[in-house]
Amino acid sequence: MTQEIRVPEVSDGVTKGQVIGLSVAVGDRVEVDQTLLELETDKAVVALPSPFTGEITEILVAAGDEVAIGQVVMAGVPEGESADRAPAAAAPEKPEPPSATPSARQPEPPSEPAGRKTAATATAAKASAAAATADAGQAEAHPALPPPRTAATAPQDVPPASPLVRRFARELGVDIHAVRGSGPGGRISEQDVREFVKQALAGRADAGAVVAHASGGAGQRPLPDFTKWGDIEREPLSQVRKIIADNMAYAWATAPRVTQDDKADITAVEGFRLDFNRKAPAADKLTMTAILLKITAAALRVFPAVNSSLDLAAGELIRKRYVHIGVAVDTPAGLLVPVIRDVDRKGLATLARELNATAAKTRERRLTPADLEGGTFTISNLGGIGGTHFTPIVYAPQVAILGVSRAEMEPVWDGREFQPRLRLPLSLSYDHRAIDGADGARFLRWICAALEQPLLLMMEDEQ
Ligand code: CAO
Repeated sequence: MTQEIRVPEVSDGVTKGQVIGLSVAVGDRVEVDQTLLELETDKAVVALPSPFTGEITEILVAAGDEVAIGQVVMAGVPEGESADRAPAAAAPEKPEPPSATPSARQPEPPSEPAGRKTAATATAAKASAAAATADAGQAEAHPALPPPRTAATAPQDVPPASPLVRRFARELGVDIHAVRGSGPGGRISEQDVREFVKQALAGRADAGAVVAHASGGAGQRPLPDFTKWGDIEREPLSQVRKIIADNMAYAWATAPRVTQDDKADITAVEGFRLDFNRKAPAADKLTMTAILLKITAAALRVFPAVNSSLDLAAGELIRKRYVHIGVAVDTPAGLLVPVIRDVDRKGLATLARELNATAAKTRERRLTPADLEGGTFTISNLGGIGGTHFTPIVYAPQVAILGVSRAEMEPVWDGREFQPRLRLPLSLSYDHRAIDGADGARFLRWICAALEQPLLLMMEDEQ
């Protein structure tokens, strides 16, 4: 029996994503859990696994399409079963307007048997998608289905515009919700978006709605025509880059930030690290970041205000009783911050192994959205690359982040003579609304002291 393949729930709050690549073609034989396509969501790239072993008989989306959670993206026939319908394209049923039959496209409850998802459902859904695209004047466009009406994409949240028009608006940095459509039922056309931009630039519309998305809501002035001064090339921003821009602009605009610098003498710790690594297999390699994870987690238990979030609406500081630390990882796609959980409860060897595995997983883009969630503090180590100092941006709604620069041998005066010591520059940025300067300095000094005298870690009582 033909089975529809839908985009599964990937994480809380994620309602849609963009198809970045198909891994199979119609007619391919697939194994259960084999990746069928890759989807870039607000939080990560996720692979859509095959729910069965069998054959793919239909593909309803193409690279670049935006798809919603629960949307049917493929169909196939599990091994040992036979197809129960003609291909959807060959059997169009009378299309219904997208708004008239939302239930036809809604994800079915998980309790329903797979067999209930009939060919007719897929065909009707596909036909109504064709109607939607034809309505927008794109009958030749790929047959992607419109998003299902989930709670997060309720009718009032979905602007009456085709995916192409929405993408066009996004590329111009226009908030589509601010555009008034001139078509039937207020449908927004590309021309409406152009008109909106013209008016915004002429000061007649809400210019703040232009570039609101691309700049994290902070607004951006119109750009000059750079071609006046030479050749340029334009490259579309990846989803990861847009999210980074959004998060950074939000944090920069909302958290009054202070950065406090200090240096730790890590000569002894580095000696231990090198000794350990001589015997350790590559997967267990102990790095400075792993050591910092361990020490920072202990510091966060001693200074719980640094392991908190501000809830200004409620007038409260939320202290977290768990210590989950995000580690900034440099990847070809951009900065990603996977979270290592319960760092305060793990030994150094476990943390080293977990960090190495997580960094590899991040660079190979095998993270799930859940891997990026729930961090209470962040460490950003640029020391492997270089630098003497930097001012990291707090990763809101966290209230602090530790920036690590490159450890260098320095001459240190011991009262009688200069000694060569390995010193690690540390920069703590914090949200000054939540943390006072003196507490920030104490927290950072505590970390430096523990790096210099790791036995200090054993002096604190378990909280
Ligand atoms: N000072 C001197 N050397 C350092 C160092 C430091 N602060 N940090 C790492 N190194 C060295 C390591 O010792 C290692 O050398 P060996 O191979 O001789 O042991 C080398 O640099 C490479 O380390 P690594 O990167 O493999 O391992 P790590 O655990 O220290 O770091 C990770 C892991 C994921 C943090 C790092 O690879 C990374 O991606 N850093 C970039 C983070 C980033 O982009 N931050 C900016 C965010 S914006 O605020």
